[in-house]
Amino acid sequence: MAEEQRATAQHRAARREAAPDLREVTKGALLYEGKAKKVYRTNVPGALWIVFKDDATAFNGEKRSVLEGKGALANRISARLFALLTERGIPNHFLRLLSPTEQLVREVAILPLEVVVRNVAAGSLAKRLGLAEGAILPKPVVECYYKNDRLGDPLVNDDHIAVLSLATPQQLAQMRTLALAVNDALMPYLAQRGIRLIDFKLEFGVTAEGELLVADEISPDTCRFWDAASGEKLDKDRFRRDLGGVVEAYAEIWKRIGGDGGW
Ligand code: AIR
Ligand code: ASP
Repeated sequence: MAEEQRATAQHRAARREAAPDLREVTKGALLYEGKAKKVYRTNVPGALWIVFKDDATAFNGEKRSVLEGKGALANRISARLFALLTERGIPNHFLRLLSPTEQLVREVAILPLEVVVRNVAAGSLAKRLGLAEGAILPKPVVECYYKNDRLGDPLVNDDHIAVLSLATPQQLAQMRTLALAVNDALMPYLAQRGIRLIDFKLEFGVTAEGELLVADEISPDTCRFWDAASGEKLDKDRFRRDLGGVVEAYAEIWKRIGGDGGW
C-alpha cells in the first residue's frame, strides 16, 4: 500500500514537472507507426505525440479496412478513460488531448506483453475453455499474452514470462494489481452509462525513471463493450465479425461517456 502511494505521488510529481512545457509542445520526427497509431517525438523530453489513424486491422493484420472517423473516436474515448484512471490514482501515460485525433503521452518503453482482464467469457477465452459467450466469470480472470506478431501473440504464464525475460516478477505482480484496479475503475463508470465491460487489453510501459505506467489505449479497439440492455456489441467485434455499424458503435460509446460534438 505504502509503495502504491509512493508510486502515485511520484506520478503526480512527474506530471507537475512536465506541465509547464506542455503548452508549447511541437511535433517532431516519426518514431514508430503501428496498426492503429503513429508515434512522434516532441520538443519536450519524455513526451510523445500520438496520432490515432482510421485504419482497422484484425487477426494479426490479415483483415484490414479504413473506417472514417474511428481514429477520432478511439482517441477521445481513450483520453476520457485514461483521465478516469488518473482521477483514481492509477499511474498511466496520458498527459492531454491535442486535437480530435491526437494526444500527448509520457514516453515509455512498452513491455512486450498484453494484459487481458475478463469479467465475462467471450472471444478466445470462450473458445479455449469451451464456455458459452456471455457466461459470467465468478471472478475476474487476468491473462498475459506475448506481443509477437510472428507467433500470433501466444498466451504465456509466469514461467514463460520469466524465461523470456518479458517482465520482472515485480513488474508482473504490479501489472496484475494495476490491471485489476483499472477493471474496478472502469466497470462501475461504464455500468452507470449502460455499458457492460466484458473484457479488455492493457499494455504497460516503463519510463526512463523506471516507473511502470498503463500505456497504449483503452477504447472499443481494445475492449469488449456490450449494451447493458440489449447485449448488442459496441466494439471492434463488429469489425472482426463483419457485423457492420463499426463507427456508429464507437460513436455510441463516445456519446454515453459524455462526448459531444467538441473535444
Ligand atoms: N485485444 C487483445 N488483443 C488485441 C486486442 N484488442 C483485446 C480484445 C478483447 C480482449 O483483448 O479487444 O477485448 C480479449 O481478446 P480475445 O481475442 O483474447 O478474446
Ligand atoms: N489488432 C490486432 C490485429 O491486428 C488484434 C485484434 O484486435 O483482433 O490483429
